[in-house]
Amino acid sequence: LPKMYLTVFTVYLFISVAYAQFPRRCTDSESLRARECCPTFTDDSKCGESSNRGICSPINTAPLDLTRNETIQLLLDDRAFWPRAFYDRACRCYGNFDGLDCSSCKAGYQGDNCDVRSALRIRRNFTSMDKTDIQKFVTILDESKRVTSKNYVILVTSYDRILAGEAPEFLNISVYNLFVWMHAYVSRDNLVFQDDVINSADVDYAHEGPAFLPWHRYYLLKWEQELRDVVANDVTFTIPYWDWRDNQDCDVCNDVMMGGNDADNVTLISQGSPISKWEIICSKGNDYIEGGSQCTGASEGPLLRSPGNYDPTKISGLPTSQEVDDVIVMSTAYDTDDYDVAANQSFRNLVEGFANTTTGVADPSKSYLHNAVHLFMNGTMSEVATSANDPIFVLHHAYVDSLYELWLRRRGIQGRFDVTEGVQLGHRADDFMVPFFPLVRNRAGFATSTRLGYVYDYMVDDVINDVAS
Ligand SMILES: [Cu+2]
Repeated sequence: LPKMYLTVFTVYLFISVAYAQFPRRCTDSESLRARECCPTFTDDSKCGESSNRGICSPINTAPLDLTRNETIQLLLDDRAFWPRAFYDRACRCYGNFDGLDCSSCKAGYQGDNCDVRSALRIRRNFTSMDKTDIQKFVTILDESKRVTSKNYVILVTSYDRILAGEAPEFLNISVYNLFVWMHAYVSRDNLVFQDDVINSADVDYAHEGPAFLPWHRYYLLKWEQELRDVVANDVTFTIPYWDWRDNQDCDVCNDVMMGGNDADNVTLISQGSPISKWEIICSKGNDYIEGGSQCTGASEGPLLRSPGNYDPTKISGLPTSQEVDDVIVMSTAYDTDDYDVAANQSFRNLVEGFANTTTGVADPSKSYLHNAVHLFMNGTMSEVATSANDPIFVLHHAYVDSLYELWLRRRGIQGRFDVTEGVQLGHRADDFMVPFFPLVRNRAGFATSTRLGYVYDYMVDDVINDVAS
């Protein structure tokens, strides 16, 4: 049973597969043997130490919190205590330096010393952009489906095999599919081999907990950055957002934008859109596993989408502006005990879509806001593992990120989330986000967008205050 954007609890048995995105520069046998990801800067020193940019240092991961039902099983999860399953040392960059080897700047900064604020990039409303810009964006996405990632490769060897002494194998992947894979990797179940029995644990390092919003914020930032640097070659490039409020149907589902529906088959994209030629990856969940194979990023058929063909017992169409307004105003706490899908009066759980937008109470029988938009598309978008295959994912999550931004601005410093006790592994403020390189902690995702160098067009007027504060 694939994990849908619903609260479904399942326990089932299968064989392990692991995959992760890895920086190409740290996948040589020497780095892996040394368990070190400290590439040399142009000054020939690791992490640019000679130029005072950073230092190769032990990776400090927060210890296990035993108050939350966490067992030894997590120690057999390659994502637990990211990235300690693979590396013990990595570059720790000083100040605003960033990047694998500390050669670049943190988001929002530029200059030789990374001490100059970069001009804010504006994320725009997709349906308000002119036709040329819309087509340009679709073309960039389409190209990213073919361009091989320079910076990252994927690991296709399962963790149990690595633990058994097998050398990990890495493969190239396209820029677009890299991000599909990362999303599947972070959300997949954990697989544990015990006494010839394979147990699956329903864990997720980016959903159903406090990391949801900061994780997706950084994920989109990295995705936007790869599209900008590798495909668009345009320093002002940004991803647009889709404001789905009060939509009766999918107004981005036409051949100029994200593709209309095929006239002969309602589950397919219209052949008038290049997206109809896209093949999805990582869609087979347990099938690979049961066959002893694994997701290698191989093509697995067309993208499926049938907007509006949703289950009316789960959602009632696309979310309304009333729901959005209510949720921003209602929730004073970022997240609440138990910090998962059962959290009541939690902004994160409300915006993620596991809680009733009128009462704030967790409701496992229905889906709201973020989750409702996924289910509305009824197809590739509706399962967590495959959702990022549909480019509507990017537009949708940019809008969700803008709602997070609205709330953060409203709450100010109180919006930051510092609770560690009782929070799932990977979701605590000091946990590194899985599976990002360079390393970044969830904490960093509570910065306002302005500080990360971008702003949404409908908030531009508030920017001056934020930068000054
Ligand atoms: Cu997600």
